[in-house]
Amino acid sequence: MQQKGDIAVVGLAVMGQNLILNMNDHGFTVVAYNRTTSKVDEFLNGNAKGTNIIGAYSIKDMLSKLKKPRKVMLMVKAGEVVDQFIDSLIPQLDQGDVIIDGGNSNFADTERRVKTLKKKGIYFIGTGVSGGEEGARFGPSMMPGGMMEAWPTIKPIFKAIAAKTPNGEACCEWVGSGGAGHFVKMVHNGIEYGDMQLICEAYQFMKDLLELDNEHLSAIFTNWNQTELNSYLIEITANILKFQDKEGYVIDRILDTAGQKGTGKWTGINALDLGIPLTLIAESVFARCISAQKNTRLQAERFYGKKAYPHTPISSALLHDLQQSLLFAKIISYAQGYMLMQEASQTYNWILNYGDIALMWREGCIIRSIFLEKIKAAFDRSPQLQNLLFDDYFKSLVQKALPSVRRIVAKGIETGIAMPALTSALSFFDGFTTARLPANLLQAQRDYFGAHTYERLDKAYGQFFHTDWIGSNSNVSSSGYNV
Ligand code: 2AM
Repeated sequence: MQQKGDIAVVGLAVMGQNLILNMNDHGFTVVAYNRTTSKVDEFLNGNAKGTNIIGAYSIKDMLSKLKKPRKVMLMVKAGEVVDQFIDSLIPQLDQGDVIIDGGNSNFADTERRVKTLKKKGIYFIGTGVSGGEEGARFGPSMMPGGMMEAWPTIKPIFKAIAAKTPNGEACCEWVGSGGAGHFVKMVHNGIEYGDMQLICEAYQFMKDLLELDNEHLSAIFTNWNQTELNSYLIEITANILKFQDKEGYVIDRILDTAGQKGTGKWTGINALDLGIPLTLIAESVFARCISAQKNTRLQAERFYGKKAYPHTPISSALLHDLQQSLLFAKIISYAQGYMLMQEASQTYNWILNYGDIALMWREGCIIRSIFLEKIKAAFDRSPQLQNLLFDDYFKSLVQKALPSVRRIVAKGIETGIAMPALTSALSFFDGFTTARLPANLLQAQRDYFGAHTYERLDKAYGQFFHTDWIGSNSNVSSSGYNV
């Protein structure tokens, strides 16, 4: 008789297939199922040939081939399809069985599904899986959240297949309850947007202002990859810039219009919902939006005239400033991302472990970098760290980088190189480190035109005052009115 499966995976697109092969490599018996069942045979006769992978041709067939408690991982299109599969699984599952959603689901959907399935006694886990096809095959970063009771049964599989840090730790830990896993994956993607945009801004600065060629640019990124900036994204940037085919450098033929699948946008929307100044990621999403307006930009450049960048010679001091600017902005971006996760953890009652999150991102995913080790170390030193910017190590990096950042941002503004992410990082920092902002004037304006009231510096917070700015003698205030 055929051995029973440890876990089933539904969905045989590339991510699903690669995760199955990865599980198989680690000694787990996997049952593979797909809506279009011809893909099951294609898989068994193709990539899965010679493995212990078991095919299934219906949900019933799949469930009958699993050990109990049964574990079914969905690797299908996010959205309604996940709900459809859950609906068809529910009547056939027993209490204690586990459904895992490994797709790119919105965390609010995961939150909802956890609640629904809890009532039915079925465990539900929503897990972020990052690292693309390569990661899925050889070790992704995995961010599971949902019903913790189910964690012990899936932990051995997840820990085995996840990426490993240089110290051998698995880049997979329990994230938190409800939609926490998918939320953290969403923030990961938002941070990815920021990291990419910052690299692109440095590229444009060096290409347009310093007039460096692709080989030179590639060499600089290779160099930076030996510094604190060491990361997958810097490494692939160096490779991309020097890549040539028969027609020459590929980078120079690619249309400057960025696509997006929406996770950066979700991160920005959530930050607005929770009132967190996630400025760098938001600017990075908007930078993609402005890039998408290619025709309008062509028109606008004709209308205002092409920029004539002043001759700016390359120097090691300037390159050092740029490297320091990237590092500074990266610190701000991660600090903002952590601010969002901290707020979400409180709002949604998740109890996130911030050091573990850095560990999960250390390898396997797109933002993997040595930088994340420093974040893990900061939260290990101080698990209650209020903000990454209050850590002494990051403070020393920020203080060292600041003069460089101011010079680069000034240069960009002076010469007309758009650097929205870098500039927003500096603006955020300058606001964040200013005890007295001009919001006193803002409150006065609100009180003037809308009687919104204000608190006072010289009185206990929580008491609200209104001034009769125009001598109307009216005592009306609209303290219950929030705009
Ligand atoms: P398919 O091969 O039968 O299309 C990624 O697209 C995965 O999601 C595939 O396994 C795909 O199955 C599945 N999928 C996409 N839309 C689906 C739907 N409406 N119902 C079931 N599975 C779907």
